[in-house]
Amino acid sequence: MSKNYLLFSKQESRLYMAFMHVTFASLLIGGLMGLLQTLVRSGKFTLPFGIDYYTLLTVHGVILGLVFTTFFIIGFQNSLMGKTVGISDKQRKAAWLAFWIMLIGTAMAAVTILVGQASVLYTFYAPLRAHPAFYIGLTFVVVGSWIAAFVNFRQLYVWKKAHKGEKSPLLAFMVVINMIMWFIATLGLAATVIVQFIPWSLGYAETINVLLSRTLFWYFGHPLVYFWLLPAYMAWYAIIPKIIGGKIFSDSLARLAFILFLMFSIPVGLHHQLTEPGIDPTWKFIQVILTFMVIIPSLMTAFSLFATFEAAGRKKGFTSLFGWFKKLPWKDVRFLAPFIGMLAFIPGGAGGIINASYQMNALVHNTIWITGHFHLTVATTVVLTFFGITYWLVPHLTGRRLTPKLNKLGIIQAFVWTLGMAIMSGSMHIQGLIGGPRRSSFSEYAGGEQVATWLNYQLAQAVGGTILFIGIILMVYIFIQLSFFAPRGVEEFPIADEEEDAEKSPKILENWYLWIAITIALILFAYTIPMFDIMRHSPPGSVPFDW
Ligand code: HAS
Ligand code: CU
Repeated sequence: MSKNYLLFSKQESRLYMAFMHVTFASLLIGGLMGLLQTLVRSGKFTLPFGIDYYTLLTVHGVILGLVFTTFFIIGFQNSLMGKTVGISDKQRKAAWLAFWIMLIGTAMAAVTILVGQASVLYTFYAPLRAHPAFYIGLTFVVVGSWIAAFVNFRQLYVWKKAHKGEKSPLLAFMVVINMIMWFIATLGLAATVIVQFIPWSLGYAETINVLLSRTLFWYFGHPLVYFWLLPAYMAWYAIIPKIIGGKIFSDSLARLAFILFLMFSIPVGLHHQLTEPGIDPTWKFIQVILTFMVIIPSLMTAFSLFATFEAAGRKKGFTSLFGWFKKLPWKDVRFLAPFIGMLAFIPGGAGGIINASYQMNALVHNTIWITGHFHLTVATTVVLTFFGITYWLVPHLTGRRLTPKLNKLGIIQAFVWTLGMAIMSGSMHIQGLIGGPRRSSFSEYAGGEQVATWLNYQLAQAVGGTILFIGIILMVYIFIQLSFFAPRGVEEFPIADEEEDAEKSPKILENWYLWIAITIALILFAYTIPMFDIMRHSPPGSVPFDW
């Protein structure tokens, strides 16, 4: 029997499922907040019990952007490692430790936000200040994720030692890249939280260097979005080919794309600060160029996907130019949901390129266009791919089946999501172009003339948001079915093979020292001088030492 059908041990499944339970509980809570936000912004609804709009917005951003994603990703990646390189009892226990530390941190941060003590939004920009429990909770989440990362590194290391001279399994390689990137990126987050925010929120430091904290945040914040994207790419490169009855298009291309992500994801954070005063425009421009470099591996991915689809179709006997397109398994939600995600990434990625284009950024920055951008990228591309993964991963873990009925419900879910998001994100993009701000509760400003031009779009967002919430209820229902009620059986863990006659991947692709060294060199190149400038020109008293 192929390894794909071999179920995990009970103990192992329980570990991966623990992450999934937190994921879908977060989806429900975070999604409800999203719905309420769109309703408030429509101007037709006020929040009861004096709940503050910005408290809701913080819950939404933190719970969906940070908790939902991180728990899904670490659970999914752990299952990939377990399947491809295995997990020892000791490693499994360490992974549980990671889970609990992350969960305790999440609970601390979530409660602090819910009681109104941390309405600082998910970017927690200074000078907005939260209760220390919020920052300490975040620190726990990050430390937990580091433990998870080191367990993954160890898993691959042990496997490599037992398989001298063999190349590592593709998915394990990808997981390790993502976790190295995450580790390097979260060092910036840890620095600002531990050195700046915690002392300041506890009252030990009187002031905080706002520009430094924002720069450290975005040093982390951009790789964060690739930390979300890469697990979706793992599925696109190595899982989707199996689902459509094909093979991996090119193992080397996939590895190269991931290496490029590692190198170019981090030294680009300044593209979130293009309008920020106090940073030399030359360095902003250099990071804009590096941002255009990080577009390349996504274009490689798009190319590789077309090739995978075409090759699979041609193998089934389709010879006309686009005939293979019809042969894709449209009625299989494990394919359809991620496929819609890919489609959404065409406008999503194009929007990103607009954002990154320095001068054009001035037009869209801090408008609700940006909110539209990331609801296409993370909330459609990534999330629909995660849903697509859930449909086989959860039943594989619980020893149940994705029945035809649940499959159909999944297809309805994917369409509901697509419709809701098209309406919501589309109107956000347009409203942004006519000046509508992001992160703003309903307002009539002075006279309300300009606001009047936005109103219909805000109404449309409420309609889209409501449809999306129906999508969330459907998804949570399917998750509960797959976890507890679906009929018993064995669902495939669909890992694709390479073509038999595939060329061997060059050994250099696994030269970790080389890739990490280049990554660090690029970070030092892109950040040393701007950071030095920021500290040298800081307001008096806002850095711990004099220059
Ligand atoms: Fe972004 C802001 C630039 C990608 C998420 N982004 C954000 C924020 C979030 C976010 C959350 O330069 C807001 C942060 C905040 O709160 O302030 N973004 C980019 C660029 C890319 C990009 C250049 N973003 C993402 C992804 C995200 C994400 C991915 C989440 C997962 N973004 C920006 C900039 C800002 C920004 C600025 C700051 C704006 C500001 O002023 O505040 C690129 O990586 C995009 C490259 C992607 C492509 C698309 C390739 C297409 C593929 C699909 C192929 C489809 C197939 C199917 C094969 C070039 C791979 C088709 C089949 C058929 C048969 C048709
Ligand atoms: Cu970015």
